[in-house]
Amino acid sequence: MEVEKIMSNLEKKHPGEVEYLQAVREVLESIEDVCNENPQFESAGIIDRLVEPDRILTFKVPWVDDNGKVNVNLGYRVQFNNAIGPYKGGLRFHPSVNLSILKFLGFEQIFKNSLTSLPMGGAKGGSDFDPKGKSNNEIMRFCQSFMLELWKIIGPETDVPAGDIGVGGREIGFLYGMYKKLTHEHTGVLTGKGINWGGSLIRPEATGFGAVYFANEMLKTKGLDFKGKVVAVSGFGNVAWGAVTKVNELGGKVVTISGPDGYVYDPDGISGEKIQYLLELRSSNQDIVKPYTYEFPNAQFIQGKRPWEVKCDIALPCATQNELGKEDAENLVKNGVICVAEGANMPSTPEAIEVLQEAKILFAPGKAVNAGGVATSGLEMSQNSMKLSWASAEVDQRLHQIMVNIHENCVKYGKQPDGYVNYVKGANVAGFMKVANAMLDLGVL
Ligand code: NDP
Ligand code: 2IT
Repeated sequence: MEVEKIMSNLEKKHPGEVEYLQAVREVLESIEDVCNENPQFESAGIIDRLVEPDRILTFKVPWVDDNGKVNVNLGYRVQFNNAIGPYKGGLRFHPSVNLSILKFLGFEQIFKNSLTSLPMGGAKGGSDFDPKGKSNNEIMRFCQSFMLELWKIIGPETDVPAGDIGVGGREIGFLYGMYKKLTHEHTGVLTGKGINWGGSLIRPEATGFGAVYFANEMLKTKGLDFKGKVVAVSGFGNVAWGAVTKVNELGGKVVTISGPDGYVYDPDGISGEKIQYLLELRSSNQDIVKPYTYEFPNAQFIQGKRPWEVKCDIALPCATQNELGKEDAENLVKNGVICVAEGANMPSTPEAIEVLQEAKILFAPGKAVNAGGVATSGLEMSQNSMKLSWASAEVDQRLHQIMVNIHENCVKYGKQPDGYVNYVKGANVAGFMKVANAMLDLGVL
């Protein structure tokens, strides 16, 4: 397999799609060896077929705001690959959303979903709609208009969207309501649903909990755990909240959270009522993190900076892509970080990953670390199919086991001769092999 040749072709076909090209390059570099060992992949054109989405739906989303003004946003669904199960992946509502970002997320989702061991293909969707500062009614009207197009190509056995940045329980409710109205069906077409109408317990916490379960497995390989460890977290959304909660349960001390405006440093630790306050901050719809310091004055707000300059043992980037660069990685290493586990999708740049891996820091990529979110979505789909609802302890126990298994798989495929585990390679190879073999079995499609 010639990575450079494939990449230069893709760059020509999709110029300027930076995030998508970044994600594809990382995977191709990891799977080069296994592709060379398995020439049947090449003759079946597996890579050429894998790097392009099956299809992309783009649509306009007109909606009327509270002042009676008509607004038009762009909506998308990228159905990437359904070799091992129905298309599955979240919806992101954020002004930065474009095709490159959704293609990177959809591509990553293929391997992530494969790692969970559940039957789910890869997809992603969303809109450049900015939920910031919008009223509840505006959010509802937008979601309804979005679903008026999306419903045509999704279904419980076809494509099952969920949440991501800017899409939580409230948005899933409005989207689901409209789907139900249009199809006359109450069915598992979305995950992250409310508990009273088909949702699963533990799904809201699952991504963050899963990320910490995974990081704990990484620490165990060095005979360590979370007890007494200082943890830097970025973001203050759904994933960050779950991660902060679980770190506290395991005896760690979280000293940072962040937003687009800067980060909060709380030397006393973010625990108890402060975690509850995170939920309030999120629901304020303002997306700024600074008010935390009005509520808890011992904490400091550091404007326009990221938390990676703080001394910590464990770093959990849980906000967004490319939020941890080379200099940040160098700072973390200088300050003695032991483990960096990505709660967000692709938060570390390739240069940052190189720094961490060269310093032999425990480092694992989002597609492994944050797979607990979509895995629990898969468990929600199972419960919907069976028309029953599992207790939270049962879902949590399954989630935990899935994360332990993913970690084992990463070690299996990523352990180097010197004993260092390259989790990037491990996750990419383990995720890829299952999908590639399924594509071989299913013929050229
Ligand atoms: P949320 O919308 O709940 O939270 C994201 C928050 O982070 C937003 O408030 C956003 O603010 C803020 N944010 C955006 N950019 C930055 C930044 N550079 N620094 C700090 N904060 C920032 O999203 P989630 O918690 O669901 O998602 C976070 C990450 O986790 C994303 O990468 C997502 O793809 C990933 N993920 C989510 C899963 C889920 O189940 N929800 C599952 C697996 C992965 P603003 O809008 O102002 O930019
Ligand atoms: O990035 C992700 O894995 C998600 N946003 C969750 C997707 C899902 O279908 O639960």
